[in-house]
Amino acid sequence: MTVTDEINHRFVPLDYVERPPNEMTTRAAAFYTLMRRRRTVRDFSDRPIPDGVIEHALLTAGSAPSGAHRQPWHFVAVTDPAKKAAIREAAEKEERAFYGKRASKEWLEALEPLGTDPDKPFLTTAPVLIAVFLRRFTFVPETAGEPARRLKNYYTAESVGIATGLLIAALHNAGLATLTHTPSPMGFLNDLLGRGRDERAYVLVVAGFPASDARVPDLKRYTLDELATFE
Ligand code: IYR
Repeated sequence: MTVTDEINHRFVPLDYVERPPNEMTTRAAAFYTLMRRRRTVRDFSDRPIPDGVIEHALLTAGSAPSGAHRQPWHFVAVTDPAKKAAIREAAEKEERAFYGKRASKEWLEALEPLGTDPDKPFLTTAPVLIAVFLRRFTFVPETAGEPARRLKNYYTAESVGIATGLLIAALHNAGLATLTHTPSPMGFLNDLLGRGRDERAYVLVVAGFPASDARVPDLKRYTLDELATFE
């Protein structure tokens, strides 16, 4: 039996918790009430994050479904001030090029309500930056019977997107503010964090307490009728 056979070919009973219908309804509404308060925050405090919060949020992210269960993600939690400063410097360099020449007029207009610009002070203020990497391949080490192999991963963008969503939900549930930051291009994260070029820097999740005077744009979300249809 190969390593991947072992992952995929063993079945165990489902650990399922059945809940009474009224409790299901209450929990669904309570979760929405929690999640609707999540906002993307750009003004962070430097207050430290309590022990275990980031670790449990990362484990939650790792519970995401993934194509062929290849778990095509890797998270680098950066708290070292020198590394955060290096990331800020590189990100602001890309952002200056983005806002100065790369972005189309239409794109800049779309960003106007958010009030974003090339300055990214949150990259050094916030206590942690979680760099999310997408892994295109799984490396299976050599075993007694078989040579080392490189397996292709599947539905990597979908899988890593779901994992990032769970990460953001877990951080919000714990009481932290987050920002999904996408400096573009993000290749500098591979270099600064020592990740090989076979991995793709996917997003940078900034997390921490919001600054006491944090403000957010007054955005409206779609109503249920606008976001869904029932057939
Ligand atoms: N990455 C840039 C620009 C930016 C793009 C989108 I789409 C946003 O929703 C927000 C910002 C920046 O971080 O400023």
